[in-house]
Amino acid sequence: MRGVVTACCLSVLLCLVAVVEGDEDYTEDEEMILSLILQDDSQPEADSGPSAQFYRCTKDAWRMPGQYIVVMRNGTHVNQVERTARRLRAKAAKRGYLIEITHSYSGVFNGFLVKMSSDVLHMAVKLPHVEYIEEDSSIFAQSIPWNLERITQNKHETGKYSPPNDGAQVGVFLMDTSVHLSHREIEGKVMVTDFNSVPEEDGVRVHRQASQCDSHGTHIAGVVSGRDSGVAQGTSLNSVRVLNCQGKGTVSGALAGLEYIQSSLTAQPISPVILLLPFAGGFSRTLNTACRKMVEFGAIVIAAAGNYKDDACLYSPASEPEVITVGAVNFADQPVTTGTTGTNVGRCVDVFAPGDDIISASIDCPTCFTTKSGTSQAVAHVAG
Ligand SMILES: [Ca+2]
Repeated sequence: MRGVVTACCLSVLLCLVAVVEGDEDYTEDEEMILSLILQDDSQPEADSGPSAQFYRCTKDAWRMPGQYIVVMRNGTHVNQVERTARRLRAKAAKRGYLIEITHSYSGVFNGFLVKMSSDVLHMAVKLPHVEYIEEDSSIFAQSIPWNLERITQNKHETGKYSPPNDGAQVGVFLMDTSVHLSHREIEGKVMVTDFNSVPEEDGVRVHRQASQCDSHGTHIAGVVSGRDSGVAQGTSLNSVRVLNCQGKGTVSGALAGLEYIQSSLTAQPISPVILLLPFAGGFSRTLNTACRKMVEFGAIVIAAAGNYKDDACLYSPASEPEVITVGAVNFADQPVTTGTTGTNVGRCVDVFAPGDDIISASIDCPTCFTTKSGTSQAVAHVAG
């Protein structure tokens, strides 16, 4: 029987070799597939067995087919995660597919990130201990218009902001673009962590000017703890880069960032601690779950509602109930609007910032967002 199975596998393999003939690398792949087949001592999964759920982003343009987050059931041991990944690799190899495990998660959940053909998915969902699989997707900085705005400092000219304290005891993790450290507003206040997980910039003519790459994160950092414009001027920030120079990131990268923050906090506890997530993507079960885990872990998680003039419940992390989801003011007096963007609304938005409340000259979303997060910092400090 085993001989028959092996013969079948080899014929599949030969087909594959035939397909890739001409590619000089094929012998290496061939050897790898062969050794993977030999390593697989698992029984075939019964086709009638239960399958794990598969989820993907409802916004087609934000989907990232070919990259999948495999989430293991609660309590799955790290060894079982590794075994599952090996098993998937072997099963894929039997069908002539090579997969690549690009990240292992063991903080906010157990699982792994895998690059593979969607043809392998039906096998992956059958693997033991897999709770669900989510296709990776994009997340985006939520400012209007984030790339047109330069760093502005006069946000509080008319609104007098007098916080009950300067937030000195509060630790803030900012998951954003990189940050311009020498900007006067935030000089010496931002610690850049060594975490960096961003996708390649789109297009071939991207100029990676530092000012552009830093624009979003610097602005947010300035509004949080800037010398003049900050709402909590004693707060120090830790910057965790999950958005690229175009303000774009991935769910998988944000998950890794949350995991990084959790392990930093485990090594060096800070309380209270606030996580600022000024980005949004389509609804993501993994991202919501990870944010909820961070709240259970003791963090206050604050996220942008999203700027899609839509129901915030359709976006993540905005839709996670445990997250403090912040909607923006309306942009009626905005000098620059595209007409299609505007704050998300609905029951998933916890806090709304009316435009003339604290900030009179609001020009973009991070301002209202960080103003509210500043309020939350004060609340967090009182609570602490
Ligand atoms: Ca909430």
